[in-house]
Amino acid sequence: MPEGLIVKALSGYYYVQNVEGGLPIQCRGRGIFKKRGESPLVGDRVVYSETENGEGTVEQILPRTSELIRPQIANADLAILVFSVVRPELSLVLLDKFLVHTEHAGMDAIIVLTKMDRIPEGPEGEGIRGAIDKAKALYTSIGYQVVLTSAHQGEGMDQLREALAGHINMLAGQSGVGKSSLVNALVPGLKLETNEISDKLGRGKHTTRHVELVPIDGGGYMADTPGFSQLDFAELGIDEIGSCFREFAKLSATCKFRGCTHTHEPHCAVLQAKDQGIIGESRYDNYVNFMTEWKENKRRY
Ligand SMILES: Nc1nc2c(ncn2[C@@H]2O[C@H](COP(=O)(O)OP(=O)(O)OP(=O)(O)O)[C@@H](O)[C@H]2O)c(=O)[nH]1
Ligand SMILES: [Mg+2]
Ligand SMILES: [Zn+2]
Repeated sequence: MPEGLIVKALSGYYYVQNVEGGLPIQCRGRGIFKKRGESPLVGDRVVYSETENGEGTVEQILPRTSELIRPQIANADLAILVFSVVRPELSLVLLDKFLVHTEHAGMDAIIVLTKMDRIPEGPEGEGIRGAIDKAKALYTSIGYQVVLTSAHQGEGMDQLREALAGHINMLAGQSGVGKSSLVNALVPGLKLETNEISDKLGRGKHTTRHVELVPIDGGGYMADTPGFSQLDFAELGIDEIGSCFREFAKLSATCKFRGCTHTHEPHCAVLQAKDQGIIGESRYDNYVNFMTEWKENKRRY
């Protein structure tokens, strides 16, 4: 039986791209998946059979290398965390949240800042540029690649293309930051739907409604996804927040106590590094806030 990749899932159908090319085939899932509580996901490699009407049936889901609930995708190996520098403005809290999520899933991540062309002239713009430079230096020092882009003017697109080639890339970010615009800019001829930011709310309009894999130059795929900004660690089963902060994880081996929470313990390597300015202040503050939030939410599960 042929093998393929689910590139889209919509209204009970899975669109399976044969490994050898051609147009995706519209498939139903086998009834047994439902009974077993399994559900094929975009990104799944599957075995399928073809029926007489040109449609098909997903017969078997091949083993996954990764699986995310939000956005729902299997086998993605690189997360592209997308933030706009204006409208909506850059939020390091949300960025650190997304990073906890991807680190927990064992995925590598790169950070893409969009709408560089929209930074205004004058003092306000200088403030924004200053914050971008600081964020870029901070996250680069932790080991994340940071790419500054403009989907409208092409800035950063070559660098991004190089980083994406050969991977199954998953875009993640708030509604309206420009995820679909990035995919359109990277893939010639593609016209995914995009939408103006709501003037009233200053937020996106949740234009993209489903996850879809688009083939990219140099091999690999890029998954456009619906925007989201809520991540509840307790709900997602994440309970090792400290190990999801890369620079903390390295240091914590030398904390005096095993299971150190890096908040009040004596001889804590993370606290020492924070006092010496080796760990970014915003990173540490976000860590403490996430831990508090997590404790509160955990009671509900
Ligand atoms: N000036 C400027 N505007 C951009 C850029 N990228 C995206 N935009 C605009 O930002 C708005 C939102 O872009 P989308 O691509 O729809 O955002 P999205 O992240 O896909 O949003 P959802 O699908 O709702 O999650 C649109 O009006 C885009 O034209 C950019 O690089 N520069
Ligand atoms: Mg979109
Ligand atoms: Zn510690």
